[in-house]
Amino acid sequence: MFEKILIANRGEIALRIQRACRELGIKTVVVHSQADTEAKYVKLADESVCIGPPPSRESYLNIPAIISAAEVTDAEAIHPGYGFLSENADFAERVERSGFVFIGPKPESIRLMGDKVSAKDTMKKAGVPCVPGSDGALPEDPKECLRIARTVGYPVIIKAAGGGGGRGMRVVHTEAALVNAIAMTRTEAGTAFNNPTVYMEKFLENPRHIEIQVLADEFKNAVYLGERDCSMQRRHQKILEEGPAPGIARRVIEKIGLRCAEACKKIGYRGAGTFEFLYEKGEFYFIEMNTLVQVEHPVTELITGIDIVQEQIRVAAGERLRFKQRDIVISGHAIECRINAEDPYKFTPSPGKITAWHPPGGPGVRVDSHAYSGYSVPPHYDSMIGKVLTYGSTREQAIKRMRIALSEMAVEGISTNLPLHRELLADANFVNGGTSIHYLEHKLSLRKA
Ligand code: MV4
Repeated sequence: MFEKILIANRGEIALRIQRACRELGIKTVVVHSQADTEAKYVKLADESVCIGPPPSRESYLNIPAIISAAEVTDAEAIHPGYGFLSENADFAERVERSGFVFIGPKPESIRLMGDKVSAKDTMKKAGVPCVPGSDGALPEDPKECLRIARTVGYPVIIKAAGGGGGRGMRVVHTEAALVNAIAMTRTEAGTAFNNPTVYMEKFLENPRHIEIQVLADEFKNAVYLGERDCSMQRRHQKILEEGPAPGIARRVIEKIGLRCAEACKKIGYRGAGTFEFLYEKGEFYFIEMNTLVQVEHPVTELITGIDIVQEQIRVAAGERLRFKQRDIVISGHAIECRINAEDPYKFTPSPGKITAWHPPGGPGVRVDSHAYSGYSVPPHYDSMIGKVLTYGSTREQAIKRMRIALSEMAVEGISTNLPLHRELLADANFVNGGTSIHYLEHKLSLRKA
């Protein structure tokens, strides 16, 4: 096992990784920007290194500064957390070339999944069901594109191979609009991702967003850890996640989960990963794979009892997975509410000093946050300041516990989205379960009116 790990991230996930390291008996180095010097989780680490000024580009995205910090502190491995450099194959490669272990998949896997055309092609060949569409990249010839769209059937969606997470997409409803839409998506993709490659899919009008968590070691052992329903989102930002996904039969999940685990074995995947699916009318359609530990990983930890961050570290250190698929038991239900420092009605960021911080507690409550009374939320980064999770033996119990947790919680000095979460937990459609990716935006449009 490693003796010392460098954490190349900030906020709640930097603290989460520290906790995993501590339980494994590993020393921690946290790198931070000038904006995070005074944060308690920085002081809590065994060592800390300031790597630059507040803007991410000059600190959390500064590859040479992070690698130098690992060198001067004698760290053996680097954990990228989520966001920032976590899905940057060049970073993973430079970490390994400098003699450190990257706690994540091999650079080739990150690269393969980063290109959404090669990701889809790989998964299709591995038996994972995908959204019907162009087989691979769209050709240059407009006539050929028109022919493909006719076969797929309108509406279609044009997506950039270099995109993902909602960037670089365009929905096309009619044949008349197709050729121009492809040209525009290509141009934007060339500028934004330095890759003009685009592909086409049938546009699913009202799907749910269901994702499968996987874990794999470098000896081609892989398991799936059930699913999460991440449909409750606004502008591609998830707000509330839960698992298991309400109303989906276990045998359907099992079938798709096994396909995901098999695909991991086939491509030699290592580490934690997430297969993103759209789910509509009882069918799963793969769209993307995320090669990192996600914000919502604690939902899966609560229903499986597995510490995903510790397992990530173990497999990165070359250990074998300690469980087989039959050892994985999903039990109970978990819900996660992301707490953001933002206006609950206008969604504008609300950085500043937290003057009072009262987190909830009690049976079945987990709070992952680096915040405290007196902490200043810097204006330079993501507005998420923590996550409140509840667990129950049933979804009903998890909902009840979340309502209580949200009623106990108080944050003063800044605005948060707590009022939005309280509204959602009282929403009859949420309580019923199984709302689509469009539900929250629809609900918010009614709230304004
Ligand atoms: C789609 C889709 C409908 N049909 N693909 C957006 C994020 C990216 N991961 C894929 N996205 C979508 N792809 C087809 N063929 C609708 C979306 C989509 C979406 C997906 C997941 C979660 C939220 C979303 C919000 C808007 C659109």
